[in-house]
Amino acid sequence: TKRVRSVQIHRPFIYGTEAIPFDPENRPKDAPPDHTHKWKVFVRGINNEDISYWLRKVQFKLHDTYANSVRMIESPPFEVEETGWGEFEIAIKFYFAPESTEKPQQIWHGLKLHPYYGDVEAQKRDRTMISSVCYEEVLFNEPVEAFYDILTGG
Ligand code: SLL
Repeated sequence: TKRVRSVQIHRPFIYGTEAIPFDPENRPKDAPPDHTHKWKVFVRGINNEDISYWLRKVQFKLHDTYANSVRMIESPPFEVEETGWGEFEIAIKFYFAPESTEKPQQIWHGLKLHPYYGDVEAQKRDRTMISSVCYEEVLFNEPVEAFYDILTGG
């Protein structure tokens, strides 16, 4: 577990949510009657690059109103698809390759179902997708040698 001194390695990723109102004529059959939207939360590489060499698992913690609100995703695509009626904060926890000895890191992201600008009625009518997507980088400061090799393909 020797660390590579004075080295910082950044790895970029994209995370966020996408939501779309149900088609009133064609609701998902398994959705509870109070649900209004289909949505997805995800973590992925830039341009969908495979990031599983450094990001090994992602845990999404949904609102307690969901059954099995803790969803562990062990391989890509790191995403959860659900239906629902309300917005809430999702805790997204990153688990790195075990060789890294890095502790898991958690971020929060707000699920957005509704547009906050523009025409709300038009959005319902046209069933526009509402996305809330962010760019972020994880910083590995002085990674251990085994992880440095994984990160740099060495
Ligand atoms: C609100 N603070 O009151 C938020 C909570 C909870 C959203 C939103 C479905 C849960 C289920 C669901 O959309 N929960 O039926 O499984 O707006």
